[in-house]
Amino acid sequence: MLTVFSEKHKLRDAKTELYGGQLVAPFECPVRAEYILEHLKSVQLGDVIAPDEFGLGPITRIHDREFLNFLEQCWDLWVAEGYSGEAIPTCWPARGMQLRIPNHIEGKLGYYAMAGETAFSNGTWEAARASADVALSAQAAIKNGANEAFALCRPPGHHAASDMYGGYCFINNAAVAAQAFIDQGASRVAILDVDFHHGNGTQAIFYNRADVMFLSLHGDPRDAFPHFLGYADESGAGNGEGFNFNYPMGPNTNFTSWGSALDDACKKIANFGPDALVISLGVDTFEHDPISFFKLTSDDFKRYGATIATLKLPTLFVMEGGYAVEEIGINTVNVLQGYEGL
Ligand code: 5XA
Ligand code: ZN
Repeated sequence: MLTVFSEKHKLRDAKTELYGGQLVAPFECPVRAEYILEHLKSVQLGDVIAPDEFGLGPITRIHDREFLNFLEQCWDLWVAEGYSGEAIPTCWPARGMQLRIPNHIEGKLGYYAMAGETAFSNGTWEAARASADVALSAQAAIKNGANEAFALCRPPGHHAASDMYGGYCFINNAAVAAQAFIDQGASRVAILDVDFHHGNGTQAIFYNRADVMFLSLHGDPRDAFPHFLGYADESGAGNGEGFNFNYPMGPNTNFTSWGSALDDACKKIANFGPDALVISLGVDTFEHDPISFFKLTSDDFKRYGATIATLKLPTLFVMEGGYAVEEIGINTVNVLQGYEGL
């Protein structure tokens, strides 16, 4: 399987994350991508190539232009205020308040952030742009005839909505790639999100659309981030009614239950008959993930890769979360090898 990878991921190297009332070293850190790359090379999964540059065009098909301007300017505006730490939002447009975009960076951060853990640091915009290029290059490989490809994206993307960042995400790589399939002639695309966390950004982006089906297996929002989206009764709206499927699951969910949800999701994808499948691939469903509560084993990742392959669809894997860094390589590559029947 072809992998697309950019060295520019290293530019996303925040020093702080707001976690448990403290500023800690971020869980979403550069070594994650390095370990995945190292492992897929060690098993000779296939060629690894650098991405092409696609510019902002395909990204603006998904994201609001003002939001992208904010991401581009965020660090400079923060530094210009004389702040010495990393940029973290501290106030939000909560219930009953105005949804107007403030001038001050403190207000802009609150307006555009969907969560406060994600510190904006120098280089974040460049890394996020490169991450989208990785997804678009892997998508292009499939468009040009490959049956499958792996976009080793970092930073991840599935919490980013049209005009919101957070949950370690800035540009929604999976959504940008799915839209590229549509713009290049696909009639229908399915996005299956197997990260532990609900892909609230992806859901919101396609919620009113019938051409992109979204299915997500995740920690129940009553117990897990992002807490305010991801319930089973969110089924789409308008033209998109019936094209959104959520499978929230509780603490200690193991492969027996998780695999049943996956089987159900796969049936829905098969009935939908998409031209391409995008997998938001997070491996934070692993039993030893430090911030999640599912109980999948390393072998389970290989099993579900094989299940996804039974759909026999052109398949783009887009890297999302996973924070058990010692095992992130084996767990990620197990999915890809399971898909390949290895
Ligand atoms: O998939 N999303 C993540 O792994 C990020 C979760 C952030 C929790 N504060
Ligand atoms: Zn996650």
